[in-house]
Amino acid sequence: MSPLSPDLFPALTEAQADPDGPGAHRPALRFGDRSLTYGELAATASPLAARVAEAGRIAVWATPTLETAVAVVAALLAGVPAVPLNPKSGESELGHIVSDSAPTLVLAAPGTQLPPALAALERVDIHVDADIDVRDTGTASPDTGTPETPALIVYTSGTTGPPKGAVIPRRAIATTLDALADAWQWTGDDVLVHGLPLFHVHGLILGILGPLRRGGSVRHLGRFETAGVARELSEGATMLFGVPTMYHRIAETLPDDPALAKALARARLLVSGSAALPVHDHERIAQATGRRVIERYGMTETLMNTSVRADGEPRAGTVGVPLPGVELRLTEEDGTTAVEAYDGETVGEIQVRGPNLFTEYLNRPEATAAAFTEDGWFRTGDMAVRDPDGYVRIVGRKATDLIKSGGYKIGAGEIENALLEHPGVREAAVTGEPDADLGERIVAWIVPADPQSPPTVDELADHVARRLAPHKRPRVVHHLDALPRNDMGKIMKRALTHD
Ligand code: MCA
Ligand code: AMP
Repeated sequence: MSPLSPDLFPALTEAQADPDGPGAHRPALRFGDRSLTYGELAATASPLAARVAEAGRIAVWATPTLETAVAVVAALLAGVPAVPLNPKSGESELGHIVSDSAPTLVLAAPGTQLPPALAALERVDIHVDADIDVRDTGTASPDTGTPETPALIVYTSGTTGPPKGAVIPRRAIATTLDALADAWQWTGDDVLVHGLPLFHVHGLILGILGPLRRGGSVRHLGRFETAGVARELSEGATMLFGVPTMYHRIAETLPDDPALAKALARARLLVSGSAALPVHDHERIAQATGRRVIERYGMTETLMNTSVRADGEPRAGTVGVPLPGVELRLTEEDGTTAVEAYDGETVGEIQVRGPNLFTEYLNRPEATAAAFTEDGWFRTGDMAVRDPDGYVRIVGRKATDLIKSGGYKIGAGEIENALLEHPGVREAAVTGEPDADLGERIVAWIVPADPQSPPTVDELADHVARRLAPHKRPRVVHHLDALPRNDMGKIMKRALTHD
């Protein structure tokens, strides 16, 4: 099958064409005790696709539920771009995403209370009936988009300003999922388990659309818990996807949980991504289970770039080799001279090119242009070295103002702006500091408006969570008399350390 095939989900097409055939009875999606076969998914998503086919863009209230998966599949079948919304987004973040992406309607599970920022949009309920007639696939035409049709617009934070919408075409989704199938020997026989959120690339594209493209199935945990991982892996699931925080929690639990160790030992593939998995956690999991977690490296704008291959050597601390179709180079400080060394030492910025890349940042031509070199390489901002056999090791990030916490990318500038809107804050600077569980935790350094009664950490955390999102809240707050600044008045973040 060509990676550019407009048919993103052949198993779904087959089920729709032959509702009585064996393919239609295969399990596709399971969330808790609710599930859909391919036939049922086709019968549920097709009428919804027909209903939304004339929409410009569709917002999806992306709770970790069956409804979200159905809504995104329906949008893809209709060839209408979907904007997944974090249901925990605060008012200012949500307001920005809605005004920037200008959806014409919002899809949500029946009974969901939507916030005022979505009040002006037409609402369409996502109906997933317990009793589905698999022959009733409505009037929807089959999957009609072209390879370049925008499939998803995923909002991602930068160093400053509000999040930008990365426009991801169908071509990139198909390419990345097929490259991962090659690297991981991922087939329709695989059963994936995960508990990732469904408004980012990891949980939605890899975790939901991945199994559907293969004709396999996914069991979503609703929320991540080690007990759910143990249960599903001992009841037939073959693969686990997670962010390092999840593997860290698994590593912490393993010494007291032999059932979890046994379940992980049975898995075909344990995959970590979205941030670096510390070698210590790799080793603890390997020791307790005899299994090695493999890492893959990606980005919202590029989807997946590299991975340790299922048939390759799993090496802790590396993200493996470029995926099929992905060109990857390291560049020197100037951003254009390629580093030729494969010596495990010479550091350069990772730049990538290939059919896995996004099209543009929505409404942001300057930001899009700045993200690419003149000859079309995307600047990831990630710094890495290459081992002699081509394995890539990420050693850091160019921008210190980007924080990765719990696998979420968070821009320091966005939080600083939110903090400055609090009446008790005169000046604010935000940094990330190492955290065993989250990778990095958000630290706010503030000059209080009134030094006699500075705002508390809980007050500022609530303020940021209400405005932006709970995962962007500061976990630690330091009060200062003044922020350290250089002669130009610029805040010197490197001087922000506590003793
Ligand atoms: C706490 N909570 C609050 C507040 N304090 N809510 C409102 N206001 C407050 N002040 C709530 C939180 O919302 C959460 O609610 C609960 O308390 C616990 O919060 P927390 O400790 O922060 O988080 P956690 O639940 O322990 O989450 C850890 C996690 C999560 C599960 C690992 O960080 C996570 O799901 N990370 C995945 C990130 C991800 O998918 N990244 C992919 C993007 P509640 O319990 O109700 O939730 S990167 C990507 O896509 C690229 C392409 C790639 O390479 O993958
Ligand atoms: P996002 O913009 O949220 O999609 O996050 C993309 C960023 O996550 C990349 O630019 C990397 O910094 C980081 N990342 C993703 N996977 C890995 C990994 N396996 N190891 C280290 N960093 C990673």
